[in-house]
This record gives sequence, C-alpha cells and structure tokens, in this order.
Amino acid sequence: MAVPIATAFAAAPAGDWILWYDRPAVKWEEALPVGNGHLGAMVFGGAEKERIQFNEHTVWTGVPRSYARRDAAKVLPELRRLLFEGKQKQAEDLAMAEFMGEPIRQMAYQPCGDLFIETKTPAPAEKHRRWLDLDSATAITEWTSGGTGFRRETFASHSASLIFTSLSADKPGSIDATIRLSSPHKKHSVNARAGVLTLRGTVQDDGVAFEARAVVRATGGSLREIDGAIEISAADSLEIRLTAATNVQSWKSLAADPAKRVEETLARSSNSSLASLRDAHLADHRALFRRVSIDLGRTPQSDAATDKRIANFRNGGDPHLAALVFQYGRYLLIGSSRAGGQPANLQGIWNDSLRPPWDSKYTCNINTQMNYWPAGPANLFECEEPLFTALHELRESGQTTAREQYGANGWVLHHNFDLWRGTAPINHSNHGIWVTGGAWLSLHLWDRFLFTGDEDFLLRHWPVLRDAAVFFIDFLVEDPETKTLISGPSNSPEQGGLVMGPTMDHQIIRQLFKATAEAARVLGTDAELSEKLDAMAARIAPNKIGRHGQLQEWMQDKDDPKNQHRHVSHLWGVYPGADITWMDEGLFKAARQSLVHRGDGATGWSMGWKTNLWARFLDGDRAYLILSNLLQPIGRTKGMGGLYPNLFDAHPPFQIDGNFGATAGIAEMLLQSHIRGKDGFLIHLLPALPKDWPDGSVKGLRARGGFTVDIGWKQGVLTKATLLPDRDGSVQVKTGDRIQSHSVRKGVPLVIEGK
Ligand code: FUC
Repeated sequence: MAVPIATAFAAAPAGDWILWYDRPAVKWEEALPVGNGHLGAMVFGGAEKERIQFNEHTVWTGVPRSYARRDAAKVLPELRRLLFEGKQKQAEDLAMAEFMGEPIRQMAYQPCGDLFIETKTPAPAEKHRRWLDLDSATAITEWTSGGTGFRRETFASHSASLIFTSLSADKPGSIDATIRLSSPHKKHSVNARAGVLTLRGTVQDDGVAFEARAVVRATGGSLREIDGAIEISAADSLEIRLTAATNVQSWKSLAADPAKRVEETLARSSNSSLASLRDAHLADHRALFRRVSIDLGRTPQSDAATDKRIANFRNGGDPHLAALVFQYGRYLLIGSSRAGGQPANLQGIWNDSLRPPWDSKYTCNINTQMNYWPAGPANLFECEEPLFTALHELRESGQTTAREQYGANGWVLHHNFDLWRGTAPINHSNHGIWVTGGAWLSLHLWDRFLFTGDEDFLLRHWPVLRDAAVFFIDFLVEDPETKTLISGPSNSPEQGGLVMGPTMDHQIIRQLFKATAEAARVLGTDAELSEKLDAMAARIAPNKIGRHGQLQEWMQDKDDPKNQHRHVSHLWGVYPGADITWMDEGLFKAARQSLVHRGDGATGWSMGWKTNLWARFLDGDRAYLILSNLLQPIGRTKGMGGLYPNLFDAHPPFQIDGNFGATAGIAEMLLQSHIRGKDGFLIHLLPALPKDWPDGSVKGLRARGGFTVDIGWKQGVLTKATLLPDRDGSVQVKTGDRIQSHSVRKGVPLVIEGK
C-alpha cells in the first residue's frame, strides 16, 4: 500500500530526472556525481563549506609492466593431470607456487584531489536544498542566508574537458569565499598565483604524476592569493574552471607532461564564456541522454527527497523511482565512459579512497561486462568505445600471457585488469585462474555488430575477436571421460576452486567460436579458421541437467541446491549469452531451477544480474521483486546490496556495476532481441512486464538487427509499438504468444498495434 511521506522541505526541484536532498552530504556516498569520462567529481553540496572531491581517470598506483609469468606454461600439463585425477588442492598449491602472475596483485585506481569552497554568509544557511539534474548533468545547491539567496552549480563538460563550478547570489556584492585545492596523496604541493590554484602530486616516486588547476574568476569584488588559497571579497558571482591530467601517455608509457596537458586544455576554452560552455555541455550530454525516455507513472511520492524515496520504495506507489534508477545508470555511463578515456571501472570514475575496495580496478568475471550491459539496449553505443580501445591493448598484453603461461597463440585475459593492462592470473589460484575474461569481453564487439550491422566496425576490431578465439583452439583439451572438448584449468567464478570444465567457460567459448566464425564469413576472410571454429564449437562439452533438475555448474553433477553464492556463472548462457532460450524448453527449465536455488538476495551486482535473468525467464514479477531488493536502502537486509542515498549501488560497499545491471535489467524487462530466427532477429515486446507497472511507455531503446523501438502499454497490455529500422531486412515481432514476420525498409517505421 502506498504510504504518504512527510518531506522536511516540501518543494522538489523541477524536472523529471532529479535526485534531491534537504541537507548537505556528510558521507561520500551522499554526495552527487558528475563526470565527463576523463574527470569525475563528487559534489557534497554544503552551504558555507563545499567539497568537490575529484578524480582523473589515469591516476593509478604502479607503473607500466607485464604481469605474465615467464615459462609458466611448463607446469600446465601437470596442473591438468592433477585436476583430472581429482587432486584439486595439489593443483592449486602448484599453481600458487609456479603459475600465478608476477606480481600476484594488480594496481589500484586513486583519487586525485579536492576543491574546497568556503563561503562566508551573514547568517546560518536556511532553506538549503541540493540536487542533481540528470537531464542537464548539473549538480546544484541553493540556500538563503540573512535574506540573500545563493546558488552554486557544478557540471563536468566533456566538450571542454573541464569541471565548472559557479556561485551566484541574488544581491550584488554578496560573495565572500575562500577557494583551496588539496590532495589525499602524501606527496603534493599547492600554489596560488594570478587567480590560478595549481596542485601537483605523485602517487609514488617513479609512478603516476598529476597536476590539477583551478582557474578562479570573479565578477565584481576583489580577488587575492593567500597561503596557497584564493580569496574573493564582495563579488557578484564567481566561477571556477577545474581540470587535471597525468604523465600517463598510454598503458605502456609515463612520458606525458601533465602541466602541458592542463595548460592546453584550459587554453582551449579560455576565451569562451561560461554560458557558451554550458550550452555546449548541454548539447553534448543531451544528444546521448535524451535518446531514451521512459514513463512508468508519477505519483506524489515521486516528489519526496531521494533518500526518503529509497526508504519508501518497498511500500509501493513510486514506480518513477525505478525509472529514475534506469536513467541514472545511463547518466553514470555517460559520466564515466567516453571515447578517449579509460573504461568505467568498479566505481565508474568516482573514488575517494587511497585503498578502494578491490582496487577500484576492472574485475572481468562479471563486473566490467555488467558496466556495459546498458550500452546497447539503452542506446549509448558511443560510451562503450573506451572498452573497445582497452580490448586492443589487452590483446597485446594478453598475447604475452597466452604464450608464456599457456604456450598458446591468441590472447587471454583472466579475471582482472588494471591501467597497465595486466592479463595474467592474480590473487589466488582457486579463483584467479579463470581463462574467459577476454573471450567474454570480445563478445561485446560481436554484440555491437548484431545491434548495428556495421561491417567497418567489425573489421576494425576483427583482430581482437579472432585472436580471442585462436587462444582457445590451442587451450581446449579433450576430456578423457566424455571425449568432449573442455576448458581447464579454470574456475566457475568465484567458487568451487580450480577445476577442469566449468559450464560457464564452455558457454562463452562456444558462443565466441560461433561468433568469430560468422564474423569471418561476414568479412569474407579466414575461411579455414571459421570452419575449424565451427567444428570445434560442436565438440565443446554441452550444457547438462543434473539430479536436482538444475543446470550443472560443473562437469560433475555436484551442485548444492542450498548454495546461494552471488555468482550465477552457469546461467551466462541465458543472460548475457543466448546459448539457452525459451525455445529450448528442457535447458531453459533447468537454468530457471538453478536460479530459484540461488535465491533472490545477494550483492548489488548479483541482483542486477538476476533481474536480467528473470526478465529472460519471462517472469516480470520476479524480475521486479529482485529489482525492489536492489532498490532498498543499504543496510536494511544484512549481507545484501541496496542503494546509498545518492542512488549509488552497494555491493556493499559502493560498486557501480549494480547500477548498470539495474538499467540493463529494466530494458530487458521491456524489450528483448537476443534470439535469431530464420527471418532475422526476434524482437520481443514487453517480455517481462511486472504488474507494478500497469501503464507506461519507453522510447528510443535499441534492438539487435538495427531497430530503435518505442513501446506504449496500458493495463499491462501493449497499446502500440514503433520499430524504426536503420537498414532493409526482415524481423519477427513477438507480442504475448503471437509471433509475426515482417519485411522492413530502412527508415520506414514498422507500427505494431496492440489491443
Ligand atoms: C568479484 C565478485 C565480488 C566483487 C569483486 C569486485 O570478485 O565476486 O563480489 O564484486 O568482483
């Protein structure tokens, strides 16, 4: 039942996509994120004291290096022999001694600095309110003091590569402020000269060096430098332009000059007014953000402060919060992953800790992949570019690992990478030796091609896909018992220890082989390779149903129905893969049974995955149940994820993959396009609509086969859908139980009328 909420400050800021609060952030997870793919910032939104904690995407510990262990391949036959003989512990010990990467841990993403603005106000702040507007990608703080109204705005411009903060008041001459830069890194210095604050620092002596500059401009009043800070007196308004850069030239070199980079960036827009830069920022951001709109209904609850909405969500009556979370995931991807920058890491681009959880790096046995799940369906293709660039670098680094550690051709990536593109197995042999990280990520390239049909794109990335597959030609071995081809040594992330033949590996490698063979045919290249891959794909160990009616996670029928481990790796074939679909009743039922066994709770990202899985199982209410677990305030259920006040997803602690998993999950509940029929892709409209969203619409989702899709529904039933094809071809459309084939023409909308 819907419960009315009392809000301390009744007036919600105007706009559909607003996160808002009636008090400043105290904890980092209450602050509001802005980002441009190169720089990220967390805006605390205090009145007298503002803190803008910022990151630059290449500030990491460590130096360029290879992690591959030379000649490790010599112990590979012994590892396999031990595992085939059931001597897992011995194999893990041997691998710890002679097979793991060097060093055995990868490096960590780091904070860069903090911008502090202290504003002297005549009286204590009143009517304080702060918010983040996703549509303008701007964080705003307003308050009044002694009868004067103040407003601060912060946005991260991708076009100008800067973070802008402005402060204005509704009475002239009211701004008295002190501005400082600082950094949590021990080795740093700050100076203030000619209205510019310069922060210089190093992460470690021989490693990453960074520089940040804040250019301060005041209208009216006066400006002076004191003790490494800038003081503004009696100004009408104030503007700060912040940027940062490092000496990281590439994953292989520290030869760049941070000061030069920062100067060049600032010079590019020094003659542009804040208003024109804001216009450019809005145009850039909205070109991506506004591609998709969603309406799940709006109620009075939707006007409450965001932290109160999270607390109330379980009581029902606020479907708009799910829509907000959907758009927030899109916003976060735009903020943390833009061409030319690093891919979104475990915290996107936002991190304030020198020792972040899991180093805030790239865990790729689920997490990095999940970050990019929304890119296709939620129409943010460009945002995946940084990942694709990284794949080329990983290919290069992963070739060394493949050769040294497996005596194999092609490239391999285990369960993590970092700025230095480490690809070797790390942490511990019982889960670090997992060979399909690169294979899975390479399938993102193929999936992009399925969405767009762009052959130039496929050709550009062909070496990555090809060499990912080539590795497994050398790596797979024949299982003495079943005579099928199996993967190993490897692991079903992150449980069960080192094994031969985890199901997930087989699903991924089978799909990789088929995709690579098909890509070769599309490109008219490597005919021999594609034949070989097809033949080998048919010999890979098949999915198996076990004694509890479950899909087996391993070669042996040893699944424990009480096991509620967060990873649901063997369901990869259901989502994000398409190895198992509703068209294959037996395996589909077994996979569903496995998901029932795993339960509805778990970490944030695990619930993100399960939302997508229940959508693929065509169970909208169960998908919604998981989503509501994900949308609860963090800490309500012990050991489970949830949301922080700023809607960041909690593993816990903060890990951004759950945000992206939720966005992808909501898209997957409304539209699916992973099945390929004889007449092109099968586009399934409203495959898993929950009863909590009886009326609604979504516009601008993308479907494989090259369609932009708008869908409207009432009382749980499709009213109308429009599919706009970007090429000629054919498509099958499924609504309810009905499937119809259509031929389509580029640019000519296909309209599907509902009841
Ligand atoms: C994987 C997961 C953990 C965590 C880490 C970053 O190792 O098993 O739960 O998300 O990545």
